[in-house]
Amino acid sequence: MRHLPDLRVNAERLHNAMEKMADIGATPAGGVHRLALSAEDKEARDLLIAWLEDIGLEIIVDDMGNIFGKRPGKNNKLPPVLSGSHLDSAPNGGRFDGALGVLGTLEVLRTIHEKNVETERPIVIVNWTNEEGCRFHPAMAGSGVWSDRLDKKKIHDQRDSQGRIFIDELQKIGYKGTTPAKRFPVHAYFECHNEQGPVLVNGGKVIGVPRGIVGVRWKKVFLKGTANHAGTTPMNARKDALCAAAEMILKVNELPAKMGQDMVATVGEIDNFPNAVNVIPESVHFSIDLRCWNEDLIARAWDQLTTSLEKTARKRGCTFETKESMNLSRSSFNETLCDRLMEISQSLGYPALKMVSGAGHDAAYLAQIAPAAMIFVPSIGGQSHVESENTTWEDCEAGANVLLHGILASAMEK
Ligand code: HGY
Ligand code: MN
Ligand code: MN
Repeated sequence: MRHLPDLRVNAERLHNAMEKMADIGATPAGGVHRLALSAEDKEARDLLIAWLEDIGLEIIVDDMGNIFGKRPGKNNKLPPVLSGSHLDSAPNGGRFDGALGVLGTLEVLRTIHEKNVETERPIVIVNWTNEEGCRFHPAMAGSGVWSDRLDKKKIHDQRDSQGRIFIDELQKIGYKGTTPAKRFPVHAYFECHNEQGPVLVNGGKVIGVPRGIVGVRWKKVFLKGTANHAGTTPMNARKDALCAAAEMILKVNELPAKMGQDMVATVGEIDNFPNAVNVIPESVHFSIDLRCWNEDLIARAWDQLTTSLEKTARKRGCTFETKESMNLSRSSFNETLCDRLMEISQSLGYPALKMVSGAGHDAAYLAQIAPAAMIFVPSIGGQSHVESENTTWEDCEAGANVLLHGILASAMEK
């Protein structure tokens, strides 16, 4: 590390900020329920903005609700170093997912603010809107629109499961900014995040530096059968949408074993109509989440799956339609930044390893338009997107220290 090698974050202040943020949308078993554009998301945003104002940052909110806080450098004509993540959570999710990246960057800015560090370049902190994509598909919508990879109008028109519209909900929480969500040149992007898997904790490592993020495909399946009386309709005269879905869901689950490599496939969402004990199900919607480092394999897997699902639908007399709701190509991070983060980890005495991220992150879109890199810290038990998600405060401190020196090194570059 070339700059201020003895500089460290204030671990206690980071811990307090994380605890305060985790109070917003807190769930009984220690998680958070803070869906995008909810009242809890608004509360979290308001708290973040108050903290950013405390250290004199210039605040910008764009028309996707992305929040930016800018700290000037010596030369503000130079593209900034950008760092952050997201404050929205999965339903009954974890309190580290996303929050660590936003509050870790806040702690970095607080540290360099109180030490009066002057950097060559400006530093910008960001909170991206709707990273999770659980309420409004797709995931990483705020960063995807900002990076010019997703269509803003399409995202603004998205509806949640109750039919509420994204842009109305954004307006309602008061975060539809006037600045158009539009990328600006970025010198380097960093994101600190819990690993959300078992690799670091199983390997006894403190820091993970992913070389990239797997490709992610989300599809919605719509099945239409025929509703009828559960008591009077003979079994051979039924077009039961839920039985068709059940057969299909198992085919999704069996796919990765057939395709091999690191493929994973999940059906997480399902709606059944009319969902009544004595009515044969008329229509079912369910989601498919398919991920793999090998993009060709995903494409082949999807083709095979579609053929087999169509066959099942025909056999059960149901119509079958699919709608793609996310198509995130595999993203590779900047090798120079990754190597530098490994060196910084080593010089700080944190055992580190390079890996691949199975979880999607806003960094996936940033990597398509700027040099980007991530810093992972261990997830106890490899758990995430659950209330019991946990990381030790020492590991949060380690991640924030690596983030501090990663940001400093880039922000000092002329
Ligand atoms: O789906 C994901 O991997 C991320 O948590 N949004
Ligand atoms: Mn996340
Ligand atoms: Mn997540």
